[in-house]
Amino acid sequence: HAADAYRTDLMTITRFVLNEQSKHPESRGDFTILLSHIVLGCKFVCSAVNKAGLAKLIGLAGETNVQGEEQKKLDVLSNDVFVKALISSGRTCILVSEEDEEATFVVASKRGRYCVVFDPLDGSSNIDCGVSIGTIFGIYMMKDGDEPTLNDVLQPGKNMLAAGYCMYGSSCTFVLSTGAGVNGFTLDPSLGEFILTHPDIKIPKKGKIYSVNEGNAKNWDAPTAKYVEKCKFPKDGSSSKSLRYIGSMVADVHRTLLYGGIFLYPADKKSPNGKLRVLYEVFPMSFLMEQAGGQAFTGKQRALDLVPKNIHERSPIFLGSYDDVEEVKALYAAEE
Ligand code: AHM
Ligand code: MG
Repeated sequence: HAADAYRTDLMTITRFVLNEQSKHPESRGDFTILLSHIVLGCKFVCSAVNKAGLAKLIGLAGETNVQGEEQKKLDVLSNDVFVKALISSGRTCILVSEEDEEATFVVASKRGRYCVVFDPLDGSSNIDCGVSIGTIFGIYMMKDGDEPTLNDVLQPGKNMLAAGYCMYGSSCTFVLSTGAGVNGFTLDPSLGEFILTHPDIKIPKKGKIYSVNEGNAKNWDAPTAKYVEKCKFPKDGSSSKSLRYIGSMVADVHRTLLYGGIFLYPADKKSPNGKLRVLYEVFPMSFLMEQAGGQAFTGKQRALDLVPKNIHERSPIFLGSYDDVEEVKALYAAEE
């Protein structure tokens, strides 16, 4: 049937979240509005990223354009768009962005009760060569009290109400959890809408891929070194794992979520806390992994139990399939 080529019942992300939030009628409108502003930011970044290859035609970042204005770098531009979209939603009180040293406190007249932590464009080293990059975000509810303070964002990851990312890859994919599983949406460019394409994502219990920057191996601690050695030279008769590493956390985590396996950015002698940031990289991805049936571990504890002391804090992270992370946990436990 020719008609079968078209789905006629489109589950947009807004419709999906409205349905999901119907269990919490008190927050339904506010959360949906907040999310729609995040989605708008992602659509903007998607369109900007798609044009980035044309930089030579439309003016390179850092150069001045025909009007004599400085072109903003893509990551700075993305940050500006997200900050403005989030403030104008009228639903936020504190914003923490990777791009801004200080947290942004929203003026009282535009204030709501949500706190949003985000990395507007992660994987910056991949921008100029057209490799997948992404936006990562997490959402907290302000604690009790009238005036927002930094303590409202320095909450453990398990207190997040929602987390997600948008990947600007061969298609634009938005992955979201509001604490009841994980769902993936793909941007239909002709509609300008994210449509549910990956309902209820579950990560395979065990995977065949490991993902790490092996260039840092000489500085790893013993459990990390042992684990990666096991991936390559398993002693239990199982087959060795494949290595995939893009160097864009969103892309590496997205593949891990769909195909299974493990992603690690461990501590090393030069960076005892690893590289990735707790609030807007480690927490959102750990939240999604747990919601998809996987695990996220810091080398010491469940990642979502961490309580950050400052907004740009870093932590080592091992996340992915349940059984694979379980092996890492055993190696760290044996070390003690
Ligand atoms: P960025 O915020 O400067 O883009 O750095 C974060 C990125 C992650 O996307 C990725 O997982 C990691 O850095 C890769 O780091 P490395 O190049 O050290 O392997
Ligand atoms: Mg980043």
